[in-house]
Amino acid sequence: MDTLDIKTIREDFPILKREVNGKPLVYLDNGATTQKPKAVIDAIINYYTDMNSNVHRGVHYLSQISTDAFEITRRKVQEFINAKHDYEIIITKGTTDSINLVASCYGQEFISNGDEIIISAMEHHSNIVPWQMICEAKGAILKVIPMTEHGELDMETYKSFLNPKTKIVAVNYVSNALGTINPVKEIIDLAHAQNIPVLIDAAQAVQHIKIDVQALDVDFLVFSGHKMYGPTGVGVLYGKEYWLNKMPPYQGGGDMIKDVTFEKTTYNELPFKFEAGTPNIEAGIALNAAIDYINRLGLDNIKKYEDDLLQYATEKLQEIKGLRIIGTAKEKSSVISFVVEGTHPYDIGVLLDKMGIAVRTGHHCAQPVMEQFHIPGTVRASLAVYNTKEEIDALVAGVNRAVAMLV
Ligand code: 7TS
Repeated sequence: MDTLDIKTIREDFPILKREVNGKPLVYLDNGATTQKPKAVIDAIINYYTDMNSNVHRGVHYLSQISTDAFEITRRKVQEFINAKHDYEIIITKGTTDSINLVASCYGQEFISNGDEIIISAMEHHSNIVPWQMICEAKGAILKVIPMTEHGELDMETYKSFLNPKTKIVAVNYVSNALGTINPVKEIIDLAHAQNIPVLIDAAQAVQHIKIDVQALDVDFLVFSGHKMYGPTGVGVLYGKEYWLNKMPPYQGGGDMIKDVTFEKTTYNELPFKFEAGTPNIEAGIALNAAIDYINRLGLDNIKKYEDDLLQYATEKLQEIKGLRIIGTAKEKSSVISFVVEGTHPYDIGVLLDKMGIAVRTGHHCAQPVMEQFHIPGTVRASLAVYNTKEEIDALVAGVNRAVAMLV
């Protein structure tokens, strides 16, 4: 497929046909979660209709086919991000779960009093708080890479932060609040020059940009199924075998053990060491369908289409009097955050909703970003492959109407 047929793509997403408040739905809250194509919905229905059974433990037929389907997803994820081994793919509940796992297990083993952890000024709370928690537990220090008024990381300060006390760097690939695409390869190479591992939060990247973990040489990469046309309750932690083997388990329970006695328990091998308990099986299985869907469209095509839409939306929104875009980095992906003089983002969001237009308003779980720009929050339109220029026109008309009512 060279160019995308958006009309046909929209047909794949049943929810896009519905109305909200008597108006056709214009769904521009894809950064929070994307809608699901029929293939993903069918995979969930099919799982319960045809194969429901627990995984990794049954000798019986249904357990074998559900285990096979679950493990196919692991290999599909491996291929999708070009991991070297399938056992480097840990199936988690989502990005938040994956980051907490790394902060806790890596932190337990490798972080001690006086050590430093580097994050950035544009992280989602889920890539701030777990690190703060391990800092508190271990007496470590959190260093925050500042950003410019355009929402770009200050790489000189980052370089100056790196030192023998730095134990890990954790930054996002794409900012959910600003849309900035960060120079992750450079961030990783600089850290590796001093033997420091790097975690990349790809929650807002993996559905827009082709990722190759071996080319990036990233140590940990995390993302959520539900932001990439897949189900909620499932996500991924990619970790290099080297680090995963050195880290203690996260949670104890079934599946993560080899042998249990009351005297001593030995842990299972990768990836199961980090997958205690019954997973979200239907979501794990349906994630396969989401990746197939993305692969069928092609991430290069998706990126090209979304970049064009982002540029169109940026130009059109900028024509609105008093509107200021928050996040004007040179490299951006799929997110436009804005404020309009004399209005509160929440009021604009409520009025847009009355017109059937779904955006997110507020701090987007990135309060420090809002603090830096001295604003209470933004209105955020975040794009997916099924959005259209007509929907952007509806957003622009909606914002104009809302502003006319509010100012
Ligand atoms: N990291 C980034 C960059 C995110 O955008 C989000 C969620 C998370 C981590 C957490 O993902 P979860 O799936 O574990 O919740 N971002 C958003 C958002 O922008 N609006 O709602 C959730």
